[in-house]
Amino acid sequence: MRSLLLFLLVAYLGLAAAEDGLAAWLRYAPVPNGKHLRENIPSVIVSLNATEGLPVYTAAQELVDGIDGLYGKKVKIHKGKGNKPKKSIVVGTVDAYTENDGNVKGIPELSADGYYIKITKGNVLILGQNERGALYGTFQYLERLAIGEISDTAITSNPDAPIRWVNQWDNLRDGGTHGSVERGYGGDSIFFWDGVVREDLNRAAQYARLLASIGINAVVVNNVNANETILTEQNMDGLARIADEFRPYGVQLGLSLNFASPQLLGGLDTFDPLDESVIDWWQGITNDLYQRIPDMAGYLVKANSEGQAGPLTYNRTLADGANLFAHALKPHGGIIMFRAFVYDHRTLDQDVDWKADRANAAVEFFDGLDSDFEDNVVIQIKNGPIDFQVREPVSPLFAHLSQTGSAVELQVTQEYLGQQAHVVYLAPMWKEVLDFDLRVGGEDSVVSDIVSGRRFNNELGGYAGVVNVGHNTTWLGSHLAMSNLFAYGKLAWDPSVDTTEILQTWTKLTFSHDKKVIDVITKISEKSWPAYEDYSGNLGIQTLTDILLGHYGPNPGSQDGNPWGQWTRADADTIGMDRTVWNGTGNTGQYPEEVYQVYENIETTPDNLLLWFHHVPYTQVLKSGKTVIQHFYDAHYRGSATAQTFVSLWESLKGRIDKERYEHVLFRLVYQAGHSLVWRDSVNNFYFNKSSIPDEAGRVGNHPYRIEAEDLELDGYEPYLVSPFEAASGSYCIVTADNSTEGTASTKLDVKTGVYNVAVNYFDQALGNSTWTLFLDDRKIGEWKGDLEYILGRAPSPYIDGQTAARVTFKNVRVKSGSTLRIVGVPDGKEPAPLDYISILPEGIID
Ligand code: GCW
Repeated sequence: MRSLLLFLLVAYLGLAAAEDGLAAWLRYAPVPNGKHLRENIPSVIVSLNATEGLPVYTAAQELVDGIDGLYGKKVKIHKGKGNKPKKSIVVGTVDAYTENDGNVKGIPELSADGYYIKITKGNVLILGQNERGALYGTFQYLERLAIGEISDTAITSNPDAPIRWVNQWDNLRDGGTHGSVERGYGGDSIFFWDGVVREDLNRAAQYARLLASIGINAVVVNNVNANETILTEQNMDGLARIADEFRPYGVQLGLSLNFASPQLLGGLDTFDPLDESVIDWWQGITNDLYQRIPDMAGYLVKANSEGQAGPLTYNRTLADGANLFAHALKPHGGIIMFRAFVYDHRTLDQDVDWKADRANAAVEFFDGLDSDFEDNVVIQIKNGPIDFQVREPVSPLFAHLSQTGSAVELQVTQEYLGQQAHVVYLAPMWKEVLDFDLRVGGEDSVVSDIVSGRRFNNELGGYAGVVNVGHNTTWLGSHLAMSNLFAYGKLAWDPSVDTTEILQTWTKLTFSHDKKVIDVITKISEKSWPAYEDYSGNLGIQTLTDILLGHYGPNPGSQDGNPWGQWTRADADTIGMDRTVWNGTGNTGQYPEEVYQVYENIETTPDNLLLWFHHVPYTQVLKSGKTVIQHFYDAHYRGSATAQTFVSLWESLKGRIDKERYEHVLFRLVYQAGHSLVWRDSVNNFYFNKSSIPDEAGRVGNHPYRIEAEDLELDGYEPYLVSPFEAASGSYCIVTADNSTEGTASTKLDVKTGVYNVAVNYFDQALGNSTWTLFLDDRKIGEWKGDLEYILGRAPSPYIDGQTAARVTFKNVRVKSGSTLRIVGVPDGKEPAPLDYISILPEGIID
């Protein structure tokens, strides 16, 4: 009986068997009540002029699988002309429909990739302007079915912009032999292995399917820090195989190029973009590629940036560089996406130059070039002037290009935003960027209208999302992070869509129609960006993460004095970048007049960008009435407290989500809750130490429930001064005296007898898998292993710092007054079982 009930419950909730994330939002899990509704769905599909391997063919297959999965209905594909069944789903291009004597009356004008869906009394018509559009319409129809929407309707949908690409930062090899992904947290490359294209490209096809379902039309498959060996004969053949996997889904292949390839691979003695031999070389390569991949999308080039070669080496302009590829691509109809992420980190020195500012670089480098680019060049601009920080103003470069198309580069992979080990729903942040009005020439100049081409009448423009999926079944390393990929595609198609609506559709498709599941995932996701901003860096100060190593975990001190130009200019009394024209780097002057006025003046600059544009004392009073420093303290307490609630919210879904994904997400949320406290304490201690201004609420540096590991009785363990100091509570942790002998740390507890949550903070370096065991008297409370480097996917680190700091909590532990607490740490490899502190927490207290 119980198993029958369970079966019914599982059937009701629409849970499929292996929920490892691979199917993402295309699970086609049974729709609640689907069996009763399926009568309304036709049982025959007519696909017009379908050719195997092309999108209309795929569309028909997708309909068969989708309707079977969602509604348990077997539909057939009707072959041949004539005797068209009455109730059917007709799918194809508008042209094919016309040729097949379809009634085109009332069918609206569609733009490239657009589609029209009409559902009347059980008849379904899905038409695309092209094959790709027909497939997009099909996915949209299936999405409606998947959320249980079967009513009659007519939908016309055209993409807002022609370019809706994703970028993968996949390496062919990385030092070792395999294909890693730069800033990728979901495993190895799905495309490359050991310097060449993988034999098994099944995942490439699955990726294309996911992307097509959200309207993405091209993938740049290799890292913008490009290796010239991508252009060997063998790899060009391999790329053609990837393109073959993409083609059924209407996804085109794009390629990142190393600007110096003519020299590095071609054996020329130059890569000067105006040199005839270089021009010929690129034309030859481009022809070779198009011979193999006639529908190749084009190129992506990162030039003169972070060590990458470029035209400036030869005193040529960036336009000369971009046009080199534009000319080679033009006969084939290809596009060159030329990155605006150009800056010279070697010339940035904050100590000697108050006016030095990396945020100025893009506008300066592209100054005066707007009319020089060929019409198949698109400038790909990161959303903000620096680099995907938790909050940045919109890049001023969007306001400087009117004759050249531009695309906004958004980062789906959470490089600075928690590396998928912290949940951060990014769509609301992107939405703010896309909705921002730059007021060029005093006129409406919303970013989404600039990149769509509408504002300046550009034919080309759009979106580039840095995604960096990997070989893990979760794609991005975290199930919840996939809402970002879904939302990226949806916004690139239509930036006016509401981000909560996107999220809730995604949740229904990915997890369940259960209202509680939708509510909880909505709550967590919507609070996630504000919470992360609160505990990782606020008031526009950037993400105070480690800037020199993994870009993960707190390290506010690394934000100054680095050569990368990501600075906060924090000293004992003041903080923030003065980017004003009157006294600073002049960056505000790169914005059009109305926006400039807002940012130039401290009174009109919004609090959340204050420290981006102004250098102020810690005692500066914000619009909220708080001082800057008190805002820091409060925000870090608030944000990390919010992160704690994600755990209990998620736990309320137990039994409502399949066990596999429930546990996977829970593990990460528990980790995030612990790591958010590391963030809170590191950042607060750092600025308390710097400013000497105490927290009005008396929390910072005051931890009554904590027992520092270095204060315990140690046997085989010894104190270790952590660097940076603020990464450890009290600046010290303990480590085992050598790498082979266990250490013990113990103390007699001075707490009232009662039930507590016992939290232990430790460091999990990527140097081994130490184990720790916690005892109360002789009772073992629990044990854990330092193996997060295999589980989390975030950048592994060998150091004892804010990146590796972690927390484990044992809940509801009965503790007797006078008991002896003992932790035994067993080192492993070179990891000396580091321990920071233990908190004995009464219910409701987090510290
Ligand atoms: O943010 C930086 C990243 C680099 C990246 C670079 C870029 C691919 O840390 O990993 O290089 O931006 O966008 O080119």
